[in-house]
Amino acid sequence: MVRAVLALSLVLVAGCNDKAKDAPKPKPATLSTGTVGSDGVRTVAIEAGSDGFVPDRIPGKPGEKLNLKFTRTVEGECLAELKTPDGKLVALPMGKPVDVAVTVPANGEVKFACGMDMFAGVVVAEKS
Ligand SMILES: [Cu+2]
Repeated sequence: MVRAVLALSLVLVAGCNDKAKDAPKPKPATLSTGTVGSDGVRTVAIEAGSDGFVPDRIPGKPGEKLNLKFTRTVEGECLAELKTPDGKLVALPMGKPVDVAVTVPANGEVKFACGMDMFAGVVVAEKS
């Protein structure tokens, strides 16, 4: 990931890729993204918009409880439904945050997606 960011900034410095300048890659979430409540649950806000899910990679400590707060910001059917990591379909009304509880797996990752599996994101187990 660091290497990719370096490569991107080299392209920007060289000034030969205006598109990359116009559409910077969304920052991925980090282990410290979000806010931890008194119950120990960390809330991470995720936008469901024209770029899909932002962020689309949410690292966490194995077993950590997360509350993913999805907000849809784009019209259209694509992101009107969310497939949660446990396979449930949840409606994502426009502009109304929807909370989805997820426990970070012991290892590997769990996936969430739009109802049609076109956009997807992952919750990834990482060591702190
Ligand atoms: Cu879709």
